[in-house]
Amino acid sequence: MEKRRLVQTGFALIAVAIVIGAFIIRSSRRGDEPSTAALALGPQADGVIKERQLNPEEVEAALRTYPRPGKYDDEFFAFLSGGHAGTVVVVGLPSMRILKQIAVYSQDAWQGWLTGSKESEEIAKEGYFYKDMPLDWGDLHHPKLSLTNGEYDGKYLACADKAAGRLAIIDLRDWKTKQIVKTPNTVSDHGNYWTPNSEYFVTSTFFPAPQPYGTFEPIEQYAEKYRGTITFHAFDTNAGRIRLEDSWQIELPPYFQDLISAGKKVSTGWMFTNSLNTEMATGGTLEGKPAMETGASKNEMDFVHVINWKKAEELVKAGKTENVGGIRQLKLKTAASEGVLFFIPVSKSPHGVDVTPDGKYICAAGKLDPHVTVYSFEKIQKALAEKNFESNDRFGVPILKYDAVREEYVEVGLGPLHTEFDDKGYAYTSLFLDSAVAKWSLGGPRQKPGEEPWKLQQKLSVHYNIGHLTAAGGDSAKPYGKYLLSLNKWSVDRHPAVGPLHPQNLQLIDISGDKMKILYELPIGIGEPHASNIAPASLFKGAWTTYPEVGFDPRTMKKDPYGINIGQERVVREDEHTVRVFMTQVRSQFRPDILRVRQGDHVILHVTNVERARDATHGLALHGHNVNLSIDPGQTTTVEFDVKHPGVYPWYCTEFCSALHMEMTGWMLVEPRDERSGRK
Ligand code: CUK
Ligand code: CUA
Repeated sequence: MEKRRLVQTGFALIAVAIVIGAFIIRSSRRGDEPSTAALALGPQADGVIKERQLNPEEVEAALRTYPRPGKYDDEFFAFLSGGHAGTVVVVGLPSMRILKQIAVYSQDAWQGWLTGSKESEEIAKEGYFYKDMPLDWGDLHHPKLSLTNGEYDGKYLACADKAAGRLAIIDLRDWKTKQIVKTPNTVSDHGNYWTPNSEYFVTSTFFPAPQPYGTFEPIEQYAEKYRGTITFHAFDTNAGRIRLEDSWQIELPPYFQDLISAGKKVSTGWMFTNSLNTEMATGGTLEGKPAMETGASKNEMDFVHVINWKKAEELVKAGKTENVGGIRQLKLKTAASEGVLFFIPVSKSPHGVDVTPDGKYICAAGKLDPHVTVYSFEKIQKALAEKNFESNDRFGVPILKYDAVREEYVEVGLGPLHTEFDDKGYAYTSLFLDSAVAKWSLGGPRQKPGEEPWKLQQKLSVHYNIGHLTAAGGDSAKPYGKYLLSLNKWSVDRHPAVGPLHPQNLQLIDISGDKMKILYELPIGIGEPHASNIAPASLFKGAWTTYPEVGFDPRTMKKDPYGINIGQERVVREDEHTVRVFMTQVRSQFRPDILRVRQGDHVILHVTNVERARDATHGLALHGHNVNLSIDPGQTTTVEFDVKHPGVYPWYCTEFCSALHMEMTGWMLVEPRDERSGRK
C-alpha cells in the first residue's frame, strides 16, 4: 500500500513536471507569459492527475492532443472512408475531433443530399447501373487526395464504390460531391489511386464479371467469359471532372484485382495491383464445391500485376482498342503481348500493394504469410529488359521470375495487410491477426547508427484487429511523418456497450520518435472507415466559407440560371400543371412564404440563400413531400415535386439560424382540383 502510494505520487510529480515543462515550452513558443500558464496549472493539474490516476504517458498524450478552445490546433486532417455508410468523414489530428461527414453515395438530410435537391439527384443518377434502378447507398473504401508530382495538392478527393463499381469526385473548395461516374464494364471497384499528376483516377475491379455488365454467362465458364478490368478515368484537373470519353481500360484476367498503387518518381508511368483468387474459384457451397474462402486460398502464390500505363496510353492513342460498353478497352491479349501487363508471384492471397515514397520499391503482403515482400522497381525493369520470365499464365501474361525481382522478404508478424511510410525511412504495416502495427526499416543508409535495413523495429499492439493504417502523407511521394492512424475493425470491450453494433475503433499513434506511442482513441459509430488520407490542414486553407456569388450552383460551380437576388422573387404558372417558383431565403424569412398551388400541379422550386455571412446556412423542409434542402450562403438549389394530395403543407427552415428561426416558415396551400373546376 505504502509502496503503491509512493509510486503513484512519484508518477504524479513526474507528470506535473511534464505538464509544466510542456506548457512552458508551448507558451514560450507562442510568446505567452510562461509563468502565468505554469502557475495557474500546477496544483490543479496535480489534483486531476491523482484523482484520475493518470500515468505520465497519459498526461503527455492528453497535452499533445488537447485542442485549445477556439484555436486551430489541428495540424492535419484525416479523410476517412465511411465504408458502407457511403460517406467520407473528416477528422482533425491530433485532436481526433470529427469535423465533417461528407455525403457521397448515400442520402444525408442534414446536407440536403438526395433528399430532394435536383443537383444531388442528377449527380447520383449518373452512377446508376440502370437508369430505372436507383442506388441509394455505396461502399466507400479508399478516399484519395489528388496529386501534383505525387504529392497531395489539396484540390480534390476521389473514392470508388466497392458495391457498385462507381467513383466519386469531391471538390475541396466547398467539400461537396460533384460527380459520380459508373465505371463501364464493372460491377465492383475496390482499388483506386491517382496517377502522379492526377491525369487519371484509376480503379480496379474486385469481382470479375461478363462484360459489359448486364451480360449473362454461366459461372461454369468463369475462366473463359468473366473478366476484370483496370480503368483509367481521365481527369480534367481544371474542371475537376472525369471525362469518360477520354478514359480507357485494360481487360484483365478473372482474378480479384484487389488494390492498386501508382508508381511515382522513378516508377512513374507504372501501376501495381495485387490480386487474389488466381485459382479462379467461384464458390458453390450447395453445389458440392468448396466455399470461396477455401477455393481462393489453394495456391501458394498469387500475382501482383505490373502495368505499364504509359505504354497502354500509347496503344490506346494508336487505336489498338475495342469499344466495349461505351469505353475504349485494351484487350487482355493485346496488353499481354504488347508489353503492358506482367505478373509477379506474391505469396498467398495478398491484400494491398504499396509503393515507397521514392517509387523504388513495391511492398505486398500476403495476409496468410507473416512477411512483407518487397520488390525492386529497378530489378523489375532489368528482368523485363532481359525477358527474365518464368512462364506465361493461362491468359498469356508473362510472369516475371520471382527471385529476379524480389529485393527483400521482411518478417513483420501475423496477418500483414497494408503498408504506409513516414519521412524518416520507415514503413508501417498493419497486422490483422496480431492486432498490431509493425514498424520496419526500409533499405538504404540508416539515420540511426547501427540500425539494419529491412528489419522489424517495433510492434505496437492496437485494439483490435487493424485493417488499414494511414500515416500522414504515407501513400504519397511526400510523407509528413508525425502521426499514424490505426483503423481497427473490432472494438469489442474497448468502449461502453451501445448495443450489438459496435463502433469501429480508431487509434492515433505518435510516430515522431523512436518508438510508436498511442496518443488517442476515437470510437467511431458512423460507418466503417477502411482507409484514409492524412494531409496538413494548411493545404485546405483556401476552402470556401460562402459561395463566391449569390445564385451559385455547386454542381456546375457557376452562377445558376435560376439563381436570383432579393426583389426578384416570383411564382410563375408556366402551364395548366406547372408552377415555377423563384424563392429567396435570408434570416429569418422565405420569400414567398405562401405558395398557392392546385392538386396535380408539378412544382419547380428554385431556392436561393442570399446570405453573404459565413455559416448562415438555411434549410427547407416541406411537410409530407420527402423534401429537405440545405442551402449554403450564396447557393441556389432546385427541387421538383408533384403535388398529389390537397391540403395544407407548411415548410420551415431546418437549420437553427437566428433568434427568429422558429418563425422562418412558409405555407404550401394545395386546393383540390375538382372543387376548383368550373370556377375559372
Ligand atoms: S480494404 Cu478494408 S481493410 Cu477495402 Cu483497403 Cu483493406
Ligand atoms: Cu433559416 Cu432557420
